[in-house]
Amino acid sequence: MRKILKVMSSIIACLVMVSVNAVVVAHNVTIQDYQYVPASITVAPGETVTWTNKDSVAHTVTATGHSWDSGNLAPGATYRHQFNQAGSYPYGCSYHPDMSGTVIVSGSPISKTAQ
Ligand SMILES: [Cu+2]
Repeated sequence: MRKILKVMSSIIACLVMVSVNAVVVAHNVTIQDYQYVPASITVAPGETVTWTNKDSVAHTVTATGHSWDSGNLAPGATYRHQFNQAGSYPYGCSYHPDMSGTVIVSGSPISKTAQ
């Protein structure tokens, strides 16, 4: 009986951790038809944006000023970047100057996971 309680409590502990992690919202940008969709995305400090290249040609996700850069992003590839500082982050594609997008980081920081 005591053993069952121990197992039960560790299962509950796992469930609590999973729900804490679920606070982090997934932010996705699709690269399609030589565009970032959505072109503007707003996240909270500490959140991560994932770009997925769904075009048949390579692109990049390159910050204006090159503070972060995906490098060559082949068709089907993904790139993730975490934004910790509030602000506006314009970016574009190194190969196609007409492509542009913005990540806006604002609001209260996401709660840290309990670890
Ligand atoms: Cu491109």
